[in-house]
Amino acid sequence: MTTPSFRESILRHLTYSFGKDPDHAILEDWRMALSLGVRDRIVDAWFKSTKRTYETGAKRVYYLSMEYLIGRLLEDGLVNLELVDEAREVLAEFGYDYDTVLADEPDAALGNGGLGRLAACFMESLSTIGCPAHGYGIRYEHGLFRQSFVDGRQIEQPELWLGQRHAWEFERPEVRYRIGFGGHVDVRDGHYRWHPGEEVEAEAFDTPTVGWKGRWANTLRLWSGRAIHPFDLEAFNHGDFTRAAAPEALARTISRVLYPDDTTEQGRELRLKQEYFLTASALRDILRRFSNQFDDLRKLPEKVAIQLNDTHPAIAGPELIRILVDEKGFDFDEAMEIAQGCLSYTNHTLLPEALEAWGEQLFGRLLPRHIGIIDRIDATHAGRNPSRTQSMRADQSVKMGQLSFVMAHKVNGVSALHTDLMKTTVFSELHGLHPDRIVNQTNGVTPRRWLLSCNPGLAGLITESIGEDWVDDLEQLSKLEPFIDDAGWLEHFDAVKRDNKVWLSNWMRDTYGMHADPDALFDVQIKRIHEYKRQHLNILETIALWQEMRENPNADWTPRLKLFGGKAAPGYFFAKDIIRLINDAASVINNDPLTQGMLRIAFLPNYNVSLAERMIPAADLSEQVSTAGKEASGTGNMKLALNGAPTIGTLDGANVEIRERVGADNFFLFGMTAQEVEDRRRVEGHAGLAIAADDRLKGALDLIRDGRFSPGETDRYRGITENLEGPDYFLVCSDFTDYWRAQREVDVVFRDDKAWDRMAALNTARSGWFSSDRTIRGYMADIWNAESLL
Ligand code: GLG
Repeated sequence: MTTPSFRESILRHLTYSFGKDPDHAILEDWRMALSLGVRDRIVDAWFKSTKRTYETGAKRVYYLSMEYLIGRLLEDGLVNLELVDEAREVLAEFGYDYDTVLADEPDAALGNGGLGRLAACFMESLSTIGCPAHGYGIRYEHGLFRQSFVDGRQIEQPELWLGQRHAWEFERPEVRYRIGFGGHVDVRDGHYRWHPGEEVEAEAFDTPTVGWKGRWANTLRLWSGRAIHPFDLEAFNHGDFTRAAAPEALARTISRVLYPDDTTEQGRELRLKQEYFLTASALRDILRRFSNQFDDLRKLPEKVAIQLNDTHPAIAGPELIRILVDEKGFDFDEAMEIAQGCLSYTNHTLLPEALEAWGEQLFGRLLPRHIGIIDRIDATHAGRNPSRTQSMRADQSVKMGQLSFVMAHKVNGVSALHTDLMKTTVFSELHGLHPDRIVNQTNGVTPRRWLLSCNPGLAGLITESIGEDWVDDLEQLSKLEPFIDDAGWLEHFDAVKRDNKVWLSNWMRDTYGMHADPDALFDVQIKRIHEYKRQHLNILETIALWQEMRENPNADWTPRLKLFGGKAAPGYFFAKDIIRLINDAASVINNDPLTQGMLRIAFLPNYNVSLAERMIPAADLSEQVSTAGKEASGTGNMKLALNGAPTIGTLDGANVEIRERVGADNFFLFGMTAQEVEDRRRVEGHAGLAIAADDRLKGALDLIRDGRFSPGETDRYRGITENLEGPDYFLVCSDFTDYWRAQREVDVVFRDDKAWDRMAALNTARSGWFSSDRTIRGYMADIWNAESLL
C-alpha cells in the first residue's frame, strides 16, 4: 500500500522543487523528485543520529580515503528505507518503469576498484551498525574514465557524473578551510612556523549515507578545491582573460580528476597535493568538531579514531603533529603519542610498485614543514628501537608505508593470507619491533546492495525461506542449508538464477547487440585488468578450449559464455593488449560456425558498479585466478559466491577463506600456492618448461603468435607472447595445465543440474561471514575501540 505521505512527498517535489506537473515531467524530473522524497527521510534519520552522537559524547570514527566507488544511490536509499514497492507503485501510476528511472541516475565512480568500493561498503555498514562515523574524500569532478572499444581497443573518455543532476549532496559553503602548499618554514626559539607559498580553499559537500531500515545515517564529506581569490579583476581589466581566470582554474585542478590507477602514481605532484588537500581538510574538520565538544586535546585518542585507507592519507600523522606542536604548543613526543593513539592504517596491497614513496625533493618543496617532522618521527622511532635498520627516509625518499606503520597504533591487512604475508615481507622488520600492531580484518561486502537490491529474486527466496533477519545478520544464511536438500526449493533457486541470466542476456542484446544463450554456463571475470589478475590465463584457456572443440565438434561440450568486464589503466599498455586480445579472440571465435552454440566470448564495455550489479546475479562461475600472493583480498569474489556462483580460483587473498567456508567440494581449486610461486620463479626457464609440457598451451600461444586473431598483423601480440614465453613473472604458463584441469571439472559438474545447483546454493548459504557488517564490527572492536549507538 502506498502511504500517502511518500507519494505526496514525491509529487510535492515534482511541483515545488522542479516546477513540473506530472503531465510535463520528464524522466529526470521523476528520478529527481523520487530521490528528494527518499532524501527527506534520510535527512530525518541523519539529524537523529547526529543529535544522539553529540548527546552521548561517543567516540567518532573517521575514514580517510582517496576513493569512494559509490555507484548509484537511489536504490540504496529505497531499499534501506523499505520504500521500493511504494516507489514502483507511484511511478507505475504515472506510466514510468521503476528500473528505467533508477538507471537514469549517474553512476558515481570516484574510485578505481576494490579499495574504493570497500570504502563505499564500509560507509553503508557503519550506518547499518550505528557507529558514529564520517567518511572523508575528494569530490572529483571527473571520476574513473568511461571505457569504450574501437576495433577491440580500449578508448578512454572523460567521465562526467556531475553533468546530470543528482540529489544526494548538500553543498556547505560555510565549511571551508585554507590549505597551503610550498613556501618556507621559520624557526624562532625552537618554534616552527610554516608560511605556505600557495593556498587553496577546500569546500565541503555532504552526502548522508543511510543504513538498513533507516535506523542510522552518517556523513560522507567530500572536499572540492576553490580559489581563495577566484578572479583576478586587474588582469581582466587589462584584457588578459586567461590570467584573470587562472587562480580558479588552478585551485579546481586539485579536485578535477581521480587518478585512474591505484597501483602506480601519475602526475606525481598533483597527486601528492590531492593527498594533502584531503588529509589536511579532514583533520581541520575533525579538530573543529572535537573542540566544539571537548576541551582537552590530550583526550583526542579517546574520542577520535582515524582510519587511513591505504597510505594515500598517510600525511595525517605528520600533519596532526604539526598542528599539535606548532599551533597548540604541545611538545613533540606527546604530540606523536596522541597522533598514534588516533591513527590506524589499512594496507591493501603488497605490490612493490604500489607502495608509495615520494622523492624528497618534491615532498620537501610541497610540504617543507612536514618533511622535517617526518625526519623527527623517524629519529624518535630509531632512538626507541636501536636494532632498526630500515628508515622511512632512505634513498632520498619518503616511504609512506613505513611512516603509516610507525604512526599507527594498529595496522591491518585485508585477508588472513595477506596479513600473514605483510608480517613476513614488506613489514617484517617493523612487525618484529611491534609484534602486536598488525591485525587482520578480512574484507566484506554490504548485503543490502550486493544481494538484497541487486538480486531481488534470490533475496525473495531467502526471505521466504528463513525470514528477513539475514539482511543485517548475514550469517543467518546458514539456515538455508536444510532447504538445499529439498528438490523443490533447489529448483526454485535454479529458476532464480535462470531468470537473472535471461535478464542479462536480453539486456546485452538490447544494449550492445550481443548474443548470449541463457543455457550456457556464464563464466564471469570482472575486475581491473592487471597481469597479476591474469585475464590472459583465462583467454588462453578459452582459445585452447576452442581448438579442442574444433577438433571434436561432435563431443558433448558444456556450452560456455566467457564474460569479461574491467578497465585497464590508460598507461598500462600490457593490460590494454590483454583487452584487445580478448576482443579479437571474441570476433574470431564468436563467428566460427563450427563452435556456434558451444563457446562465446563477451567483453562488456565500461565495467562499473551498476554493471556489476547486473552481471553478478547472473554469474554461474566466478573467476578468481590471480597469481597466489598477489591479490590482497578481493571483494568481487565474495559478491559472486554470495550470489551463488562457485569460484574457480587459486589460494590467494580471501579466496582461501571463501574456500574454507563454502567447503573444498564447492570450490574449484587450482594452481600454485604463494610459497610454490616463490619457488617456481627460481626455476630457470619455468615458462618454457610449462609450454613444452602442455600441447594445448603451446597451441594457443602459437595461434596468437601466428596472427590468428590479428589477421595481417602477426606482431600485434608479440608483447604478450614474448612475455609469457620469457619471464612470465605472473606464472601464467606454469598454472595453465592445472587451470585447464579445473575448468574441465567445472564442465562435468555443470552438466549435472542438481549437483551444480547444490554447489551454487551452498556458496550462498555459507558466504554469510563475508558481510562488511562483520568486518566493521571487527574494526570497531580490535582497532577503533568504538561502539554502536543503536
Ligand atoms: C586492493 C586490492 C584488493 C582488495 C581491495 C580492498 O588489490 O585485493 O580487495 O584493495 O581491500 N587496490 C585494491 O583494490
